[in-house]
Amino acid sequence: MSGAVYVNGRITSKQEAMISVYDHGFLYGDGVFEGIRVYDGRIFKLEEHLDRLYASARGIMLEIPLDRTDLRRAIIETVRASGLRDAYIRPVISRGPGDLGIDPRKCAHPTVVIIVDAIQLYPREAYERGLRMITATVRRPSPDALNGRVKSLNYLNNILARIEANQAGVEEALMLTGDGVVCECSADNIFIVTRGEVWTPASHLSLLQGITRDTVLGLARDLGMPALEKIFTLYDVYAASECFLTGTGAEVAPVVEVDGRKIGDGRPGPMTGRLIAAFRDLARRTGTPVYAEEAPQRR
Ligand code: PXG
Repeated sequence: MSGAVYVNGRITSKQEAMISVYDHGFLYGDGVFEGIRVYDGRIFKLEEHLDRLYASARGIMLEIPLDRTDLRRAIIETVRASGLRDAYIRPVISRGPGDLGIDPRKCAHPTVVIIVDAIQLYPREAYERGLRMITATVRRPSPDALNGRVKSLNYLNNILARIEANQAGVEEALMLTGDGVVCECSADNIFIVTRGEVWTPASHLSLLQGITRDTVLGLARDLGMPALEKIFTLYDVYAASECFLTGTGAEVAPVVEVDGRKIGDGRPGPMTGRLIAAFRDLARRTGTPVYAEEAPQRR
């Protein structure tokens, strides 16, 4: 079987998994989600992803109907049912089925879905030659709207930015705040290297506080690189010596061109290279084992 899906307590194949069209996750994007990787049978940063999922749910006053222990167990069991050793896990908690109005009081039972499937990655050569990126015209919503730190089912701003990247024929789109400050990309956080320092936008800017971002800030410090959360503009990106993206899907991915301008010498930078290696090493060494109690011959 390739992939498995948990829906409200039952694990099925991906073809059989179904929810109601009255689910407010579908009708209104009323819900939260996570994206988690499994590397060689171990779930990377599971506790950090659970922390963020419960925090996102609190941010929209959605009560996840499973406690942390039960949700953790459901995630591990769904990965095990998939039989996959390298996978992507997508927990989704929605307000659940209600009526056609937006009122969440009509939704008595939140829906809990956990999808485990193979992951789509940037091609290998993208890491060797580096990614190209444009700045999207669509801005990040202000933090006094739905805060970007909530990983919610409302991704339309990000999707509009991604459409701009597609139309420009590049891999990612950089998004600014309403004030024109560099914020994050459509599905990744951004970092720059400037005068030997590693900078990433500060998390109060209504950006998703990526788990890969936090991991890379820690790895940079471990490697003796000054790593700072800053407020900076597009000029700093254009003038940077290196640029890279972080995300569960992308891991650490070099960027060599932004808005048609070469970054540094137009090739993936040396500090980025060290961080890519350190991240891959960590991902392969750590994580919550899924198949621990199984006999080794079951792969
Ligand atoms: N910003 C946004 C808006 C995101 O959606 C990140 C930053 C990086 O966060 P993490 O915690 O993953 O380091 C994300 C994460 C996909 C996909 O299928 C998208 C994400 C994660 C995994 C897969 O495009 N977004």
